[in-house]
Amino acid sequence: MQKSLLVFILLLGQISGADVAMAAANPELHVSNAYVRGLPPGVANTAAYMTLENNSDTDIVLTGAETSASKSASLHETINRNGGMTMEHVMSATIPAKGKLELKTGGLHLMLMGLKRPLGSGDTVSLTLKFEGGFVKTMEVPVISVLDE
Ligand SMILES: [Cu+2]
Repeated sequence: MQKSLLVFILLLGQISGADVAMAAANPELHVSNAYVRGLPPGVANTAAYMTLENNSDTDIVLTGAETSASKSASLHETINRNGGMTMEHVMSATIPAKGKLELKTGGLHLMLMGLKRPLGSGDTVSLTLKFEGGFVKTMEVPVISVLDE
């Protein structure tokens, strides 16, 4: 075999190997029931909710999110403190191996702060979830407006 051909084949192997690692948009992670809550015009912040399912044997750690729909997106937890409900920024949330994590009202959620446009039913929001280890998952999430609930 010619040396250049061998090098080419080796390179191909490396490239496809790297692709697999990068596209490690983690096939073991499944997202379902994702939606962004649409709120009346003039409300600056809202939240995204979803169920994250980890079918792998190792924990997956969600560290945050990004979206073009708002100035920032971060992981929040609603907690009951001294009889009052309050929200706190949390640095990460674990989707346990072979387990689930629910982002839901009254619990963990993705807070979208500083909406750039009002969101109504029928809209979609491009949302990128960020995970420990550098992998991301981008998806189009439908808006469900409270005005239509
Ligand atoms: Cu919040």
